Amino acid sequence: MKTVLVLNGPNLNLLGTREPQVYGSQSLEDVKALCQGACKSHGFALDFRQSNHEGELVDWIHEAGKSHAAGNLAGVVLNAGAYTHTSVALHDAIKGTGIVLIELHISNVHAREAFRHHSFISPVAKAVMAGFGVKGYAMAIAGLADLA
Ligand code: CA2
Repeated sequence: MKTVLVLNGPNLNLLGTREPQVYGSQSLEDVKALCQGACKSHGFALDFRQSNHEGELVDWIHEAGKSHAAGNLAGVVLNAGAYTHTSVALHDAIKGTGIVLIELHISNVHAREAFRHHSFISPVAKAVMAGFGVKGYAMAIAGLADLA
């Protein structure tokens, strides 16, 4: 059984506690349960993580590259949070790994402030999703199943 790695970046541990008009009222634990259900439906194992630290996310992408090379990874769903708009390090880590990576945003970043319109992740992603709320996570996992 292949694994889907769901990575969440900075501040996403706060999901459900602030800005519910933007991010909804579900917690990150709720999102994990949603992902677990989606993975079960599509015959994937789930590895779900969150970090507030850029380097840790980079390390996890390296790990995903090794798992991909070993044939154990279906793909990565990455909500890099604000690092989406700043991180050359994440761009470089993803590039060349060969991993199928879906860039995901809960909110429609293009309908928000101009600084959220640029992504360092999009050029190295297979697909980009934004604005479906937390349900986007389950949709991204379904998308990985379709690509497999
Ligand atoms: O829409 C998304 O998923 C974002 O990736 C979320 C990031 C933001 O910087 C991106 O532009 C778009 C922010 C995540 C912060 O999450 C919070 C959730 C609840 C309360 C406070 C922060």
